[in-house]
Amino acid sequence: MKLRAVELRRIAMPLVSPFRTSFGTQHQRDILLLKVITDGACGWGECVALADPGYSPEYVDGQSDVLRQFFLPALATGQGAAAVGEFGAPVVARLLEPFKGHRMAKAALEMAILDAELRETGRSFARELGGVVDRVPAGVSVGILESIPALLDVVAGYLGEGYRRIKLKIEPGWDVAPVRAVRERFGDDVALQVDANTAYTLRDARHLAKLDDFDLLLIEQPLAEDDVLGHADLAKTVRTPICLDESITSAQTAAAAIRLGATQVINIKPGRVGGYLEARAIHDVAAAHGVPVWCGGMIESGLGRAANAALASLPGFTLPGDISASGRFYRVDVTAPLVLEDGHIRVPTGAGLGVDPIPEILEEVTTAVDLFEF
Ligand code: NPG
Repeated sequence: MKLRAVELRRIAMPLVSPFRTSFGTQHQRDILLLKVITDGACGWGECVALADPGYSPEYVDGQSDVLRQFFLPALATGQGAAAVGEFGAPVVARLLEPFKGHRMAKAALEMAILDAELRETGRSFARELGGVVDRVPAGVSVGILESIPALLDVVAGYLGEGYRRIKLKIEPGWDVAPVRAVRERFGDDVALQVDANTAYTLRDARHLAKLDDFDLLLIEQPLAEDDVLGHADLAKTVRTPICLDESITSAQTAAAAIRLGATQVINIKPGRVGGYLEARAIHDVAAAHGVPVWCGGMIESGLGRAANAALASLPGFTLPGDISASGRFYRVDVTAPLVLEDGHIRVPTGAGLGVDPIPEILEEVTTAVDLFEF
């Protein structure tokens, strides 16, 4: 495979309603898409970085810059040096290894090259990654709202649509009361979990233990991302399983967190860990330790969601992921919309991602395009 060019395309997609978390409110998604053009095919990658570095150090302008200044030139040199037939997605991480961090940009580039490779040979993402099911249960993430009645209305709507699991965003002042209200109104059968996005400290351990009364699947990332030991200590006070998200940046950090007793469940987001191949490696490490995993979401377009559905079809993904239908966040998606079927999302079977951007829609949401030629 030979790279000819990479198109960097920025799109702006308004959200159907504002999405508030403990670190900020999103009104629209400013996404960087990569289109890799090779001698045999095209492939799409999606960079999940937000507009600002509120979730992680990455932000979309920064990812765009590091791609142009460092990653694309390194691939240009690298593919020249690679033996014939050697260049491809598994080589990308190795060529980019000298550069620290910027995992979301690395992941987007690897995704696009993997897509191009798979399209050329007619294989799907799910098959390549090792998927074993043809549909995955859909969970939905519910932002922080202005009142408990408003929250109950929103949750009722999602349960009515068939979502198989509800995740409530929490922060100090919006935790025990909303969880109690959802349990009281919808009963014990609803699969329910919470996500704090690092909003607490170990001093809140006794308060967080109050959530134990509500039979939650897990508490996601209650403490700071670098407070792995704190999570291990918290797990001694809180009975609800702790699930790390922001803290897990690689298979190595996953193995360490498991060994320390800091995480009983892992949220795997390919963008956060540098790509789908590293995501699969984390799945394998977790499976070897009997740790369940689930696929997180970053409000992706249909392109990223299709790839996430493929990842979530691996056998260790035993909990429903944040893999909601396109309509959860977008009135119009750039691909044919992903829809709920009996609370599940179908895993695409076509070559590569198995979905394509719809050209007219893509043009409509595009704010800038730039071409890097090899
Ligand atoms: O379903 O795509 C989705 C969103 C799921 O809540 C969700 N994601 O912290 O996990 C998170 C949160 C998030 C969204 C984080 C956007 C960062 C950006």
